[in-house]
Amino acid sequence: IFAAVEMAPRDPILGLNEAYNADTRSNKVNLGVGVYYNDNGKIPLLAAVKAAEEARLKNAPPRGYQPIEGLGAYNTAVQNLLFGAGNALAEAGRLVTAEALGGTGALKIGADFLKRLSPEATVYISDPSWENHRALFESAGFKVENYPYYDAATRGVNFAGMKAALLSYAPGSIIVLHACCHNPTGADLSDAQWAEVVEACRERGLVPFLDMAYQGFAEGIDADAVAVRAFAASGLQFFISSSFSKSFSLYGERVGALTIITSGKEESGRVLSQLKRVIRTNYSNPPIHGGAIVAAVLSDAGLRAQWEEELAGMRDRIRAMRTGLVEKLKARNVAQDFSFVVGQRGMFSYTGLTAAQVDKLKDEYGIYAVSTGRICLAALNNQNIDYVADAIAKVV
Ligand code: PLP
Ligand code: TYF
Repeated sequence: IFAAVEMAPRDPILGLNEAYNADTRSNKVNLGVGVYYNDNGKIPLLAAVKAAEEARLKNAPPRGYQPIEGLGAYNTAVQNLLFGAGNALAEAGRLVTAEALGGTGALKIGADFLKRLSPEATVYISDPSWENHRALFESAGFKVENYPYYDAATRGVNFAGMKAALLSYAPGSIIVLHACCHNPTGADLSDAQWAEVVEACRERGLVPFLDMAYQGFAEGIDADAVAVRAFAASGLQFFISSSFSKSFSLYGERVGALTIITSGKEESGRVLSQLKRVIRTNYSNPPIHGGAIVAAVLSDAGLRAQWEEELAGMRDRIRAMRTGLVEKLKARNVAQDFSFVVGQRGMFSYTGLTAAQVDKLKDEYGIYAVSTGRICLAALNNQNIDYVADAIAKVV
């Protein structure tokens, strides 16, 4: 059966973890995968999460099947984070939300659902994008192309190129947009540019699919939802995949959601019925634990305040690492200007390090980064930042 099975390439990012884990150097640093580590280099278990878990354990709830679309209280909490509590879309019955297996699972059920609706549509992702965007939509059977996004010369967004491209696509094309904290570049659109993207999607009849994996990592819950809320205000129909992997530090629990914005209550009923069909044939219904914990935190005023504080702590620590790295490189008389790193948003920076420099960091210093020059700032801490700055100063 398996004689003709070929070796598949490793995931370019998750594959780095394997190499890092196999490295025996004690001073090794993993700047590859997008995971938030605290200043002790550990993945935190948030205090709000711990409190909710302890309360849940004490109650010892039974483990029946969940509804196909997951926990109702969780789905409502997701909608409130995306659009604000008491939002008009929920009032109007325009929201369909299904709990999903992380942001990845949300993209997957969204892609499968879209494939049934518009099998001939082309999917456009940013150039560059999170690698799994292409793989996910291709595996759902779509043709996937890039729209212009990053401008290496300005280290910002080539917005004119992006907008012109959007306006040239066939109506019904699916446009995957990073709602905030663009992965891998850290370069986001301004509020005014988002308004133009909304108008371009309306004018051209495009299908927007917003991917929001880092809400709260740039400015805060509401500020980071500016793109989502601009689309919400437009009256258009669109898709959102969202994730609590980062914002709740619940990576392995696989907690995310797909939200579909329809034109009204009756349509929502039909859309949900078809989405449930997609879910049923993928995994039947989502696991209980992660969603129950997130719902418990978000529906308790005290725990929610505690979570927001912890989220702000993660955000501030990443910012401090950005500033710290730039200062330390300057102090080491690095001629190359790295000041742009401070202005990038979210966990990542496209540093401009070449593939050869990234290789050298790995081979000579045990510092792992993505070959594109992407580093995860959230893996820096006060123990390793000088070592990393020394190494980058040597390789550039
Ligand atoms: N979308 C983007 C842009 C991401 O960076 C990630 C990272 O993990 C995901 C989706 C997937 O989220 P999850 O880990 O919750 O599946
Ligand atoms: O970009 C990252 O590093 C995160 C984590 O297949 C990730 O989004 C990377 C690759 C992947 C799944 C998650």
